[in-house]
Amino acid sequence: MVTTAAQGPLELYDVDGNITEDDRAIRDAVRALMDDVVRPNVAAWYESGSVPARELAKELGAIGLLGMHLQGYGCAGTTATAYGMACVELEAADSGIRSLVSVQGSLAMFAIWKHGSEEQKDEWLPRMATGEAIGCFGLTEPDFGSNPAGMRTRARRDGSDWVLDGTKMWITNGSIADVAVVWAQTDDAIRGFVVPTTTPGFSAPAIESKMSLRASVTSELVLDGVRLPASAVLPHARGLKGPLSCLNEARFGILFGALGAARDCLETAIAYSQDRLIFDKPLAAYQTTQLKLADMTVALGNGMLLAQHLGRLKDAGRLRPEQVSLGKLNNVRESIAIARQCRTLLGANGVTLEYPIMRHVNNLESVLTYEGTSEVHQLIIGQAVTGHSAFRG
Ligand code: TGC
Ligand code: FAD
Repeated sequence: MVTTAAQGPLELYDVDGNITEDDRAIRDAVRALMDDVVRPNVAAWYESGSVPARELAKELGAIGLLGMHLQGYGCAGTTATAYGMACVELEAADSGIRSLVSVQGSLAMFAIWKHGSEEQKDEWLPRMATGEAIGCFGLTEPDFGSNPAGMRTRARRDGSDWVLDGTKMWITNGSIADVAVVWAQTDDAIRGFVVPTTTPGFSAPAIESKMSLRASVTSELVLDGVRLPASAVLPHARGLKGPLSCLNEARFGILFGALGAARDCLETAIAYSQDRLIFDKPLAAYQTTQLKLADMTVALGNGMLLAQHLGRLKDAGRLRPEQVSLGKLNNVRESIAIARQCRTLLGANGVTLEYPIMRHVNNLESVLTYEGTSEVHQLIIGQAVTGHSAFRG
């Protein structure tokens, strides 16, 4: 039998050669933090359905990960590509950890950074960058997920105040947040509100019994006559494009991040197949195994090249929302396919928490759904190539 030294799937693609030394250094720091703080504990967090998110946020903030691609207000101001590569390492540990960072930096902080007043930015962003304050982003409602334009949460004027009523659903970090960015219909247009979670009438019961993203807090937001001063509205967001502009940022992180989960599955499956003897031969030495591993290597590497291409477009200020959809659709769909295929290589061991694969498979089910389902992204791409919107039949 001829054997040669094995190389990692992404080494084969030389993806490290596509990023700068600075971006690699950030990536390595994230990987080290995950190895140190998350990997040894995440299976237990997942099993118990509880995660020390507030402590983790401070650790993530200490290495400059929260709102890292934003400029000013205590944020690190890195490239978008560096942010993407950081998401790969976060999600290689667990999608829930990447979600914590995505929601904090790309949704809650970005909304305030992009659409907020100077007063709102000064009040929240520096504390959110260190992880001292946690944010959440309330767009989805029980009856309006893919179609947020239909939202029923309402903000009405009462003198100079605003009063908010409604319910948001599936909100990451909701129960642990200090501040909620809440989107609501007004007489005029959809507007965003910066809601301190201590405001009377605000509550955020946790959603229990998830089989996915178990190392992540997911909550309902209940707004029952929440009275806010005039200064709580985001002054620079009017209409659905306000929240959708934030989704572009989070989707960008996810199109990188999902590949981290896939990479972790593939590396685990390759290592397992080297050690596992089947009919007296390593599983890795069988052609059927190698066909699977080769196809997954190609899918992972191609996804990473697409992500890095989109990263370069974003860094050049040329990335369009429909291009983000290309990445989110392809890379999440391929990642879950890789994760499921890796599971087959581990046989029965693949269904346990002893290995990370089943956890990633289950997590990726949520990743496939949130931030625009695959079908939503297919329709965005369909609209881009035909000029016809098919969302409403
Ligand atoms: P439509 O009429 O197409 O657009 C309304 C206005 O918005 C503009 N627009 C965008 N602007 C910025 N970025 C985008 N991606 C934009 N897409 C559209 C558009 O130009 C228009 O502007 P204007 O000036 O004419 O008013 O809106 P629609 O009602 O037909 O809906 C379009 C659709 C279906 C694509 C959109 O509603 C959508 O993306 N739905 C999916 C909802 C979604 O992804 N929700 C995610 C919630 S957050 C979350 O899941 C967090 S998960 C945790 C984690 O991230 O880790
Ligand atoms: P629906 O919109 O009811 O979709 C059901 C099915 O219909 C899907 O297959 C969908 O693709 C399909 N469909 C929808 N529209 C069309 C169409 N036009 N044509 C054909 N098929 C269509 N939201 C937030 O606002 N903030 C958060 O922090 C957040 N975190 C989340 C965390 C987790 C773990 C999860 C699971 C979700 C989270 N969400 C969050 C909500 C998420 O964004 C929504 O679940 C998602 O947008 C889909 O909405 P839905 O679940 O209501 O599904």
